[in-house]
Amino acid sequence: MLNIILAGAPGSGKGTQSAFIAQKYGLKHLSTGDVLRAEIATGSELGKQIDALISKGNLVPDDMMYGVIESYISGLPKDCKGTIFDGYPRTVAQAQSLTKLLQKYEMEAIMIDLLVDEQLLIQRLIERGKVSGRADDNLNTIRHRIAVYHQQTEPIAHYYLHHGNYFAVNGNHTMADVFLQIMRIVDGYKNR
Ligand code: B4P
Repeated sequence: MLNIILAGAPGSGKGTQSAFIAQKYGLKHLSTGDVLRAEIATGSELGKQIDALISKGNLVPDDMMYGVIESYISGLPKDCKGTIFDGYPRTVAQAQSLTKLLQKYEMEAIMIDLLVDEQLLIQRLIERGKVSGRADDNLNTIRHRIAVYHQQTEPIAHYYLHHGNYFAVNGNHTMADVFLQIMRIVDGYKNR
């Protein structure tokens, strides 16, 4: 089974590359951002709480995310080829929970980190904001999301580096070029 944690700053291309990887390797794609936005769309009380956090560029609490991941992993079919975890974990506490959950089901994961210059991140998200309709794709919120990323998410790179399953990718290039770099890593890992 091939499990990939796709990490990176907001706008680094996690969602974009996840779609390519899922198609090429036949993996399931779990985007926690999409799960949260789907809950918001239901108009539930929980959705309203999530909306208040996301639209300001803040992360949703770890315990709320744990429920999402726990029910996803425990419900995986036996013949699943693996999962791309797109945007999860986003804190060291989430990384620790994911390691424990994967161990419980005798699975492991590699982390692929999309590294993109800040100016490019801002440019891409502003562009996306023109069509996405997402409340968090505006300049002030983007800046806050990037700051939250540096404070809370970036440290997970050290966590996976320490565990020996960390791979960095230069995400400043075209989508096709970034995908080529990812394929080299994934193919190398599969054939190890
Ligand atoms: P997400 O939905 O995960 O989205 P993202 O980080 O904003 O973007 P992504 O990196 O996927 O960028 P994309 O491919 O679209 O998170 C949204 C929010 O949900 C978070 O801020 C947080 O509040 C909450 N959340 C999610 N998971 C959470 C968790 N685990 N814990 C707590 N809270 C959580 O690319 C962006 C744009 O760039 C696109 O328009 C794309 O077309 C373009 N692009 C991509 N690659 C490109 C390339 N190589 N060249 C040119 N353009 C490119």
